[in-house]
Amino acid sequence: MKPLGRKLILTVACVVGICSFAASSFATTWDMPTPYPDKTFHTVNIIQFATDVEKATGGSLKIKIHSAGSLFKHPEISKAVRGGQVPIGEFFLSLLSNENAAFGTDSQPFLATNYQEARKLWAAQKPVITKLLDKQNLMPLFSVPWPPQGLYTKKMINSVDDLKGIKFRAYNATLEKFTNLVGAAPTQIEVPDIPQAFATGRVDAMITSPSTGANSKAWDFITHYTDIQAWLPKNIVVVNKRAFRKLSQTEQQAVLSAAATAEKRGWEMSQKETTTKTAILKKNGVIIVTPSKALMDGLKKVGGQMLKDWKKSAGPEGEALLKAYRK
Ligand code: PCA
Repeated sequence: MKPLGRKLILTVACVVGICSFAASSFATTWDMPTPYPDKTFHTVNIIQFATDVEKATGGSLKIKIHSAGSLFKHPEISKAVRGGQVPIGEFFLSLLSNENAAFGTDSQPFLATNYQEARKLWAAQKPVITKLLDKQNLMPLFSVPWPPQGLYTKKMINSVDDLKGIKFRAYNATLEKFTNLVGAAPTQIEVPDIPQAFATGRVDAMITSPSTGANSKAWDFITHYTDIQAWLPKNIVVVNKRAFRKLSQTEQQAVLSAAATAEKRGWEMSQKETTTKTAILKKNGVIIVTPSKALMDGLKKVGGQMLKDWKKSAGPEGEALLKAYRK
């Protein structure tokens, strides 16, 4: 029903004294699939976003969060929002890099390796991917980075050679390629399945944030965390534009304003998370290693090769993006 019609009925209902009943039955509820568990800071941020929207709309728009891939599996979430099966959803932005290289910019090894660079990269990337998403009837609401990605292993890693042959967990095509190029053997595994994958010997190492490492209790299955700060990949929350247009002006405004707040809050949470979760790894006995020069030189060499390939696949659009980033 159109928002105007909904309001008219609501007003009439209120006049005849069944206001609260009518308000609850005409409230819109948006189901929102997200890929990561409830305690992940991204999910905590999204829960706050939903609370803010509900408050600002006086309860006329509710967002019901289905975390940890419980409504749609992670690789299905973007398609579900695109197809209108759900109005809103969160996913790992670089999962779309097979559609256009611009989506994968934030996962390029050693391109943006701290929060300041990540902010600059997002500023350069946002207009490009907004256009691409628009063609899919999607609109970005906010995007938040994971802490810098580090290396989790069962032994000390002194150089790229030490990675050869290790079974590695991967979470996107870029990491899969990186892992292959350093001579390791990648397998795609979602976050909720990490402990099981290590326990059953499917993988023996991974590259991820201190956040995901600590949340997965990495000390149960690895001994060393090497702080290589390789990249800061982002999650993104997108809305289906048709669903957004069905909202009243007030509701649309509430969503946009809560989204802007969530983006700001999320970046701050992410930065704090880097310190607190690295400390938790240490407290639980993980050896925190500052990488050797030899290891970093070797990894960066692979990163340089990957960026060359990325430029080829990203074409003039990608070149413009990189230029804007490096300005
Ligand atoms: N955690 C997610 C994405 C990047 C990160 O830090 C993962 O490991 O899949």
